[in-house]
Amino acid sequence: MRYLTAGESHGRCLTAILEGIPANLKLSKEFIDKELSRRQSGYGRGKRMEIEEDEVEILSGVRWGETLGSPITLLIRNKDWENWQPLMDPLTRPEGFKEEDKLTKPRPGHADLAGAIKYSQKDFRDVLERSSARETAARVGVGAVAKLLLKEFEMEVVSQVVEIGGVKAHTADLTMEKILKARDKSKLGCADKTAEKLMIEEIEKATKSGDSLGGIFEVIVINVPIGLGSHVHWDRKLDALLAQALMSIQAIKGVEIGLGFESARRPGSGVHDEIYYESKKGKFYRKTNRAGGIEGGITNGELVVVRAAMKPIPTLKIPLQSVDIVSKDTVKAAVERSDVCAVPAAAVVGEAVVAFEMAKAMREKFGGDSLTEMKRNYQSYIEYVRQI
Ligand code: EPS
Repeated sequence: MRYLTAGESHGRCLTAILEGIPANLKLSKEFIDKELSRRQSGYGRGKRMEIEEDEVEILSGVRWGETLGSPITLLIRNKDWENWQPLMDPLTRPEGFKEEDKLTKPRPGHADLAGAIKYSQKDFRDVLERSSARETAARVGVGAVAKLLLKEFEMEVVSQVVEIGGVKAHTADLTMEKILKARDKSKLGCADKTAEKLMIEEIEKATKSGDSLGGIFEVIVINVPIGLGSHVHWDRKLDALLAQALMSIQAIKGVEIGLGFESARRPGSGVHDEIYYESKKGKFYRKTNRAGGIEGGITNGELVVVRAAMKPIPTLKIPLQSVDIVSKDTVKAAVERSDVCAVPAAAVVGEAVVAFEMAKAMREKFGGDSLTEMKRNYQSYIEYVRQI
């Protein structure tokens, strides 16, 4: 299973081609659109989200609402393209476009400078249009299809925002049901109401002072079978694949699986999850889940729990010091329209990339050209695990 995305932030559209989904999976446009709209929400987003109303068009790989096993093409139009058409035209430089109109003041923290030097560009727009987090809309589309496949196996991928601007949420004593209920009512995807209030205050402060804020989100996968991923080779370890997927989201600077960095500070007895056996259900289980559901690169049947840290968005209304790439003068960095805080959106993107990796791991383990064949293989494995 693999996918590609294409498209610039202010180009005509974003596209994704997803290959490896089995035939006969029911695809719901409503579900994909709902996921796209979840990504657009969250307190702290900028004006762009008032322009866009992301909606998927399914161009291939699906007939009468069911997948064919062939590559699936998803298209999301950029409404803002109308306003950017001459500047972002694929073929013709707009008349009257002058050298001074080029973006030459790189934003610290963005791909602007390194990208322009690497690709021999003198206009940062040639870099930022693709490095922009607008691209994540396409990944959320792909993730939504992956989620629909996982649902067939009663697996679910959810998330919660656990920290913004240094304010931590406390949800350890809540059940998953309560977390999701509270999260859905929250403007920040955060299940701790008290923390949410303080986070909003921090976002308001940052907005006023022309700054931006980062944070941490957690992605949880529910009802994971034992045995996804593998210990036998470095590039088959599921924790490594999840870390790469999360790290590839724009502005992510850190990933933790389970206890993560905290496990380096504790003795072994405070880190490893003791093993128990429930004879009635024929099931091995743990009373703790500090491993985040993965041991030796393989799922152990507990919830998969991963966290990602997002840095503050690099576009600051009161810009940082920079150097003009043409004149080499000391300048203030360029100011583009942007978000003050996009952690709630990143959490939705996190769900999507995790859903893709989990679906890929399921495809690798259970194969099958059709959903029926994949389910047959899954059932026979589950039966085998029960009988151990
Ligand atoms: C985004 C669209 C972008 C930004 C943001 C995310 O739209 P525009 O640049 O037109 O305002 O709001 O991207 C960035 C933070 C960035 O640095 O590029 C989106 O669809 O999520």
